Amino acid sequence: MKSPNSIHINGYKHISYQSDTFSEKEMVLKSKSFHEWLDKRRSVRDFSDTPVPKEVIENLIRSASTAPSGAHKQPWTFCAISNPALKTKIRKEAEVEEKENYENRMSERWKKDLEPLDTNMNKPFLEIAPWLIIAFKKVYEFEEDGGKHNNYYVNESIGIACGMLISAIHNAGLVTLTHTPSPMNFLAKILDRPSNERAFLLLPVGYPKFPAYVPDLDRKGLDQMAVFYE
Ligand code: IYR
Repeated sequence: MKSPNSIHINGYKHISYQSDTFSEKEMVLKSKSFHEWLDKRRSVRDFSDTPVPKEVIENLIRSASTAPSGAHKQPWTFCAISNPALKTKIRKEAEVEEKENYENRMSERWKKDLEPLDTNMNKPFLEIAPWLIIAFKKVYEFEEDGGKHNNYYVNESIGIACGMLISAIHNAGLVTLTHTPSPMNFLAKILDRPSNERAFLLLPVGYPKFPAYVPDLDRKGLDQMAVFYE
């Protein structure tokens, strides 16, 4: 008998869903080649100023917003900035915070841990990359009568969405890095965001400069980061 295309549960419509499935052999090959492709992603700090079409950025953000979220509230706003004056403003204010971070707020241990990555208080990529995407988390929603209610698992939700965004950027043949100037509240001010939005992560997006260099890092092997209970 054919199953119905939709049913109602507690009065809510549910539609039939079928995922693509593969043979075990195909799954092994697909999962292996996906890992090999994802493993080529690197955080890049040297950007080219070559423009990237807005349509690409729109699609990347659409991909991020497919992420699962607490009670499907989709508690995020992605701000995409190509306006040079705004990028300059963001760079200036980020560098003010980073100067304070590197000179006074970060421990010696922390700075030592960052040495292999060659980061510092200068953030030229904030002006050079053609786009900056800033992910804002929506801590609460406004109600029509002016009240507010909190969203659920907001950090988890936006964290997953940002992970998917980073993968989408890699898939488009572009590069990014996770920039977290701290504190980040200057971003909400510059971009005039409403009071329920907090900056979560800043991702410059563009082509890498040629040549670009990244640190020669290893990733943990399965035996160092996974435990199986069979
Ligand atoms: N936010 C600073 C410092 C920084 C911190 C970590 I943890 C990094 O992995 C990289 C940088 C900066 O952006 O330079």
